[in-house]
Formats: sequence, structure tokens, C-alpha cells
Amino acid sequence: MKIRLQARVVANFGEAVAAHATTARALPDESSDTAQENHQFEGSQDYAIEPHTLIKAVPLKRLPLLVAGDYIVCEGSLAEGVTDLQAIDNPNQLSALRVTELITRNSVLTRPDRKGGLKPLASNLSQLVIVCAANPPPDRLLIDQFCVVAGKERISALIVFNKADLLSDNDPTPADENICEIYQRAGLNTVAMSTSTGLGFEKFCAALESNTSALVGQSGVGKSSIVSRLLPDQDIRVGEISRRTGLGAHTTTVSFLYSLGDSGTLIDSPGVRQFSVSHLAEDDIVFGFPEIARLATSCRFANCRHDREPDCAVKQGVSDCEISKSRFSNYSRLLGDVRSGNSDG
Ligand SMILES: Nc1nc2c(ncn2[C@@H]2O[C@H](COP(=O)(O)OP(=O)(O)OP(=O)(O)O)[C@@H](O)[C@H]2O)c(=O)[nH]1
Ligand SMILES: [Mg+2]
Ligand SMILES: [Zn+2]
Repeated sequence: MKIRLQARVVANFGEAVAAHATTARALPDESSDTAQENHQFEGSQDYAIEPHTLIKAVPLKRLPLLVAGDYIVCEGSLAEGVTDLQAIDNPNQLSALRVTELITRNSVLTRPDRKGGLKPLASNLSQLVIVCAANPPPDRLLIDQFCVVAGKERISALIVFNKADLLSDNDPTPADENICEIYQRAGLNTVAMSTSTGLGFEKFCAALESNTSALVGQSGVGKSSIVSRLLPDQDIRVGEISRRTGLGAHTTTVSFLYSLGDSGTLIDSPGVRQFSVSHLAEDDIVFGFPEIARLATSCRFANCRHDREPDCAVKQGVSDCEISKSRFSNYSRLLGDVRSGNSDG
């Protein structure tokens, strides 16, 4: 029997994608040409199948690169001997599945590739979880670039400061820059966490509920460790941080979607060393800086660039420490990058 499935991509493995199927319907058999035989399919309906049934399907060549979070339509057949659509609960009951359609994405997280294009990392997100850690030391430019991406895609941003167990009053690490305070003052949500001690997980889990969230950030900050702590039974590859460089090894190589049941959906993504938002428009940059956007309404000139203009409320805000110096300097730098079309962030 020919069938059509609706599914959500878990991961793209190159040749094929893994996906969670949600519904199945029977399709008319094109090889049978009698209208009567196909009549039964006219009112054919989508049947809900066992939630999170994992399927494997090969995308048609004409489709764009698929990524974790994509909603797709697949077509194929039921395997020999399988007749009941509603009983589908494992990939062996299906055969020759092809992805035939990509449902329009609500949002897409991309990163610039080496060829000057954009590569999708995850899609249909409602929240970007920007993870940094006590070690490797936080890259604040990277954090602010991700804030811009979230603002531009109109999805909420949550800053996670992980490995808080490494901080101590007696032995402050160089990374102890009070990231949470900086971003809270900027008007963003933050949580200090430790996957080792469980610190902050209650608040974190509450923030994940009813969201599709993507974990992004430098390599080695503990993104996959966070997933492991939430789903201890799953096999999630957690890499050992490289002792010599203090930087994480690139352990996660493709984005991967995990269902937390009623508690949300979480996408783990590969760590990045460098990012860029220079493909965005000038006006997009301020979306990542709500504290600057707020004060900018009080500048004397509506088109103030917060550079050398008189009566600039933003510059005043920086002097008054209402806006963090590092945030303002990153804002100016990212604007400069956009203006000059600089692509290496
Ligand atoms: N002390 C401490 N170590 C942690 C914590 N969370 C993760 N780690 C360690 O940090 C290292 C890197 O963790 P991963 O989860 O692989 O980091 P990642 O962000 O997924 O890295 P990529 O996949 O390369 O992007 C591992 O050795 C973890 O054991 C934490 O809360 N405290
Ligand atoms: Mg990882
Ligand atoms: Zn101004």
C-alpha cells in the first residue's frame, strides 16, 4: 500500500534524514487504473501514529538542504505484510520512503558557509538557547551575534551560563565576568547552570516548556551535556574537552532534535568558533540589543547612529553604565561589519 507521512526532521545524515512521523494516510495506487478501486481513497484521512515513530527517508534532489526541526511530507510504501496504518511504530514497517515536500519554515537558524552562502542549522524554532560557560571563556561577540539572530527571527533568546560549578569565590576564573548580570540588565533572560550539580535546571526546564529550542554556542560549553542530563537514557555523544587548548573538541557534527515529551523539543547543534551576521541588514542589528533600542528612542535625531551626534541617549546610557560597554562595542562592531560587508565576523 502506498502511503504519505507527515514528519519532523530529527537529523540530516547526508544521504537520508531521520524524522519523527506524526501522521499517515493511504494513497491511491497509481498502477491500478480503475476509478472504483481508488474510490476508497477519496475520503482518505490522516491517522495519528505512535508519537515519535522514527523513520528514515531520502530527500528528492529538488528540495533544499533539510535540517533538524523541518516539517516534511514523505511518500513510500508499507512493508510486506503490514496493513494497518495506525499500527506503524517502527521504520521496518515502511519501505522506500522519500521526502517529497518541505513545509514552509517559520524560522531558520543559519550560519555562513565558506562559499559565501548560508547553511541552515535548525528550523521552526521558538527559542534560541545561547550557551556559554565558565570554561572555555565566554566569547561575548559570539553571544551578541546570536542575540541578533534571535531578535531578527523574532524568537526569544535565553542565555545559559553553564559550568557554574567551576566558579568559586576564592578562585575566580578569568571567565568570571558575570555574564548573567550583563545580559539581565540588557533585558534578556538568563540562567546560571551546571550539568554536573544540576544547578539551574528547574528554571531551565520551565523555559523549555512548549518551545522548540535550539542550543547554540562555542564548542565545549556543554550543549550536549545539557541534553544528556535531561535525557539520561539516550545515547548522546559528549566529548572530552581538550586539556591542552582549553577549547572543546568538535564533538557534535550535525544538529539533532530531541523530544522532551510534553516538556518541549530541544535541538542540539554543533559548536561554532566563529559566526557572522554581516549578511543581515543594518536595521536588523539592533534587534539583538533591546537596551539600545529602548534608549535610542530618546536620541535627539530619529536617525541617530549613536556615533558623534549631539544629545545621543545611547552614548549617555553607556557613560551612565546603563548599557554595558562590551554590548555597545559589539553593537558598533557588528554594524560596521554589515556596512562593510565583512563576512568573517
Ligand atoms: N565542570 C563541568 N563540566 C561540564 C559541565 N557541562 C559539561 N561539562 C564538560 O564539558 C565538556 C564538553 O561538553 P559537551 O557537552 O560535549 O560540549 P558541547 O557544547 O556539546 O560541544 P560541541 O559538541 O563540540 O559543540 C565535557 O567534558 C563535559 O563533561 C558542567 O556543568 N560542569
Ligand atoms: Mg555537542
Ligand atoms: Zn543616539
